[in-house]
Amino acid sequence: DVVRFSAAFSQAILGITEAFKADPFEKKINLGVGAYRDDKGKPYVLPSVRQAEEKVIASRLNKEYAGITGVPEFTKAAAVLAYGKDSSALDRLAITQSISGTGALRIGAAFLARFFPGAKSIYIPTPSWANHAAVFKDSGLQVEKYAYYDKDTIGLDFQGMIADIKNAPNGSIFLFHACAHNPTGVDPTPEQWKEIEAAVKAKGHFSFFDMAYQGFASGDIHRDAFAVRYFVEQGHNICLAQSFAKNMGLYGERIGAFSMVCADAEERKRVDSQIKILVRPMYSNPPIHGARIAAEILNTPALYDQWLVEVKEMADRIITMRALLKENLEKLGSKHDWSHITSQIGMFAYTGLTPEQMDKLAKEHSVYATRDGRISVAGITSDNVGRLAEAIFKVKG
Ligand code: PLP
Ligand code: TYF
Repeated sequence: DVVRFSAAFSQAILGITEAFKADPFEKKINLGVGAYRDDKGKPYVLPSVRQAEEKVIASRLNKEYAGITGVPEFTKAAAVLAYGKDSSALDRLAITQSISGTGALRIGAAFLARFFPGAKSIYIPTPSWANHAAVFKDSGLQVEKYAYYDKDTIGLDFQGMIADIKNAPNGSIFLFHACAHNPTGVDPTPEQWKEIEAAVKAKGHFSFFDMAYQGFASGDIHRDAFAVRYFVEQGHNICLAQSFAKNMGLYGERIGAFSMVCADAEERKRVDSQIKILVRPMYSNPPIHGARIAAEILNTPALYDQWLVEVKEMADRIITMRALLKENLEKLGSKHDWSHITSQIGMFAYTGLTPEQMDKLAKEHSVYATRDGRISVAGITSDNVGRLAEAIFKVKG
């Protein structure tokens, strides 16, 4: 079932890294885990992050605990980043710092399991990030699936998705990937989001957005926040998990936020108080270092502008690698339609390769990725894209 699958996925990810490390071949390629690499294949620390960190260290702050909901300068700025500076949500938003995106999902799920009226199922896309099912089940929610990916078109099963939204019991909870869907790289268009919103509203469903890749998908933080902001504009009191792992490259700093749009300031007070009651016995209060770095970037105009450029550079490098991979496959004479490689967005591409073909890629070509055919485009470089295309061509034609 979903939990076993998710455990298998985490093991698979670790297994891939192990197998990759053990492979002596010099030109081996790791496209398993979703972490950005520069064009030399190296982990990347953003220059804006380095500068912010130096400022934080130079200011010689103490190491006292943050409050339960974290560093206020960080959470205030994170809210503006997600919802927009003029959003009606800002003065009725309950927000807490979280242990990155995963921790935000966990707080939200625990909150819904405790307070959401009714059946307490959450609907997630098929497929979804494998940890979703595990987080939600461990928080006491039942996990249901809605149609999302169409393997025949290697695109969105839009009709199936709308049908499942309509067929779910009124007032259900739906989890949406705000942008850069993991693992498929397939996102609804703005027009499709509008239809999704209408269907969600007609059924009185509650929306939980997971935004792990703001800025990382299109290179534009506003464009990537379209769905979140549109739902709020249309009157949905959504909740949201934010991560700064990808867009600031702060993976191991574990910095994120969970927020809930409330009816008014009075409700916000009550939600805030319940969030504190939930967080206290989980981890008391969150780590401060990453929050200080992110706050420094978000609240210093020059650093913020620099960061926007750097996020766009990462997104653009990924978009360039998609184009190069497709071009190389076509040059080799592949007769398959590879247009999904460039129409998909974000860190991952769903190649459509079978598990057996993925095994062959690993065994015969030292190209490592998950067996579902997902490749982390962030692991492709100018140097390895040619050999990668040859390997895929040899395996699939
Ligand atoms: N949600 C999705 C869709 C993800 O892909 C990820 C990880 O990459 C996360 C949440 C959470 O990641 P983290 O806990 O590192 O922020
Ligand atoms: O999907 C990925 O590869 C990233 C990284 O348990 C990740 O989201 C993978 C597995 C996991 C935690 C993070």
